[in-house]
Amino acid sequence: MKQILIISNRLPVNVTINEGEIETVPSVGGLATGMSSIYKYYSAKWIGWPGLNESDSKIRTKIGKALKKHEYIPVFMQEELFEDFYYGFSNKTIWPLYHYFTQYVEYKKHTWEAYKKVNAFYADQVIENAEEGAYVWVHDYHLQLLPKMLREKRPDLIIGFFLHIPFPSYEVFRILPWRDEIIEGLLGADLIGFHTYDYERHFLSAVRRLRGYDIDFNQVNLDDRFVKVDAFPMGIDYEKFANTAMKHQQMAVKDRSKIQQEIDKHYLMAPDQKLVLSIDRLDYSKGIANRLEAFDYFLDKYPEFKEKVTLVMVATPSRTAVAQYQQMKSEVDELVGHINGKYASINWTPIWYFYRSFPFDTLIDLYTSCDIGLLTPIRDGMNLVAKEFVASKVDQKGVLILSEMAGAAKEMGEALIINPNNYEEIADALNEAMIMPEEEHKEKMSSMQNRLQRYSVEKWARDFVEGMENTISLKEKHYSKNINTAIEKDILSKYKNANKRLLFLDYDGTLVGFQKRPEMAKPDKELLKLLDSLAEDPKNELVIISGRDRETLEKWFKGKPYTLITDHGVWRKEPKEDWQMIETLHADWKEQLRPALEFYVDRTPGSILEEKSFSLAWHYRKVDPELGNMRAIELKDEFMSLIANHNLDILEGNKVIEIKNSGVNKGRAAVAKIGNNKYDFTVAIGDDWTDEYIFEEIPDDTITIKVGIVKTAARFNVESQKDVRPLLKKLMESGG
Ligand code: ADQ
Repeated sequence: MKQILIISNRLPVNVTINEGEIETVPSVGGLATGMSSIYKYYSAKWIGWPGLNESDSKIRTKIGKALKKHEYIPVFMQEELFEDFYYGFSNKTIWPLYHYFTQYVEYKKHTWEAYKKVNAFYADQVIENAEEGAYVWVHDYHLQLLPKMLREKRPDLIIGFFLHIPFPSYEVFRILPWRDEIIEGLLGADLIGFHTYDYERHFLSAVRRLRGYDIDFNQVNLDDRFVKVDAFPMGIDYEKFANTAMKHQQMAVKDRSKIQQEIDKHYLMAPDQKLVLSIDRLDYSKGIANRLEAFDYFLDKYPEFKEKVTLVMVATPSRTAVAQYQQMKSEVDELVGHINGKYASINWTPIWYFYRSFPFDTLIDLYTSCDIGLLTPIRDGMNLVAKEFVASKVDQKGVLILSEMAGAAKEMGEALIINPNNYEEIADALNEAMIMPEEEHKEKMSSMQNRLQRYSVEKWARDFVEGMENTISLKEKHYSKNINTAIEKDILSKYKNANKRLLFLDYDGTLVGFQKRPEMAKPDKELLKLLDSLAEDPKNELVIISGRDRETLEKWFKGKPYTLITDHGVWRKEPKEDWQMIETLHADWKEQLRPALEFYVDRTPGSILEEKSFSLAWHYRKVDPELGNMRAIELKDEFMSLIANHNLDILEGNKVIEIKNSGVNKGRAAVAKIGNNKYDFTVAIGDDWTDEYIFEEIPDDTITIKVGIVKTAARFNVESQKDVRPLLKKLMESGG
């Protein structure tokens, strides 16, 4: 069985020390249930904080031993460090920022340092426990640096990361001073999961804008590997909620819980009254105050419901050490007091407010007994309470009102979806829910239930792990052509044994890295020396084959003993000879198209127009990446119709779109260069889309090498531009 390590800030267990004896009781949260569904296929271990910061090393060891029987590995921290990491950076910086509460965000260097340190602690624990090639699934915002830390030390691991909270839009995320480190930290993973496609989109946009990496659908292409990004909406343990709800409804009255008996009594006295339920952690992101204000507004707007409706509001104490949470508690207390004071009668209290945690069975009683679920978060990654409420409605009687700002709203379109800041809308939704015919309840509930039953938390967990598995086969596919030691040895030996060799080398992105402006990519001394020594070998013919114009290459390689092919194959110059035009072309079309391209330059800051003898190239490397990609699509679209019937082509290169005569390409030029000559070793190396023409058209026995791990017609890949020169050097040296 393959090993999987689950890493989260908190272990799913409660540890208590009773007169030196350690007691461990696993807590059965959603995540733990999800994980248990993959235990069948993997040998699993869970690494996390055990809920206490024991400083006595003997007791720590004892706790470790007690947890071992559940395959849990505790991470202990010093109290102060934990404060800065958990209450500090995690909950005073990341949590408010990712939930768009920018006014609450603290930027403290020492809490950031603690965050890094704790992530490194976790990394140590994982490395100590992970077998070769193990799967590691990291959870949530506390551990965003962990993937990169693991990747650096253990590239053999398959790393997944799932974020349980929203990923904010780029405009909000960019505020963070440590944004680059966080993005790079996350990109250490092979797979990154979010609850919704929106969060995925936000993340990809931040990656593109902040780090400039290329993104291909939902794949981030790094220099030497790629990262998959996807949406995995987390579900719940549907059967558990539905079955317990069913059991409770069939229970004899005397066996029912105290709270259920109270509610039963209440319904007996006021049979036409409806209960509205809200359950959340007491957190500013959950929109508790606006819910209360909206409830107040509802009673004002629809006075006919006075004495007919009660809001049952459960708020679980949370992060009570953080100032904003304490303030919020007072605000909520006050609002509840105010509303109850304003409307209450002898027989009616508008709000029943519980500030505490409840056991699972009590939650079920609340879910089944209340008629309307009212969940109004200002921002919420998913909101599982909404799903639990629906799953528990076994009689399909009940209405859910849900904020559009919760991830769950994306899947629960049948709910009454509201904007949590719009009291009018909430009041109207409450009215609608109060008078909705039961037929409609059933209809809405049953479609939501079907979906929740299918995409349960078990399925979610299996899907994510499957996603991690898939990255392996994808990697294998990509890397199968990668030049490893054996392939390299074979190429070198073929080179050594050949007497007449031909080398086609693309320039930009192959021999030199990309620069912000094309004219800055001049050959350096090291490169010239390398090319000279290759060309000096009498058995070699060296060809630089490029999309660049002949003036530039002429200037850079004047008098050199190599062949130059420029403008994608329009011109060729043999050593010591004059330039020859290999294709007869016309260029009068340039006059007509230039103004349209100049218009794109004007509207797209950072883009430039390069004019070559027989083509026009619009470069957008320096443009804001999203704008650049969007304009490139627009441009292609527009020019597609402009060039029709003109015998022209649109060539898409690396951050450049070029319009040129059709039929001209590097492939034709390479074939023309070979002509009737017999070479016993031909190699072609290139990184660009335009080099694919060479790979496709050149004779099959050519050693074609694509720079970058992407799909290609070439026979082999090297990971990046950095690998090209060392390979050429080895060729040169093996030539004798
Ligand atoms: P939370 O912010 O904690 O989770 P939520 O998804 O609603 O929010 O989960 C709360 C859980 O706690 C539910 O399973 C609920 O049953 C339980 N619970 C709430 N009040 C309780 C009480 N008084 N007593 C006992 N149990 C109670 C974060 C993100 C969410 C995301 C989840 C999962 O903020 O957006 O949905 O992670 O990814």
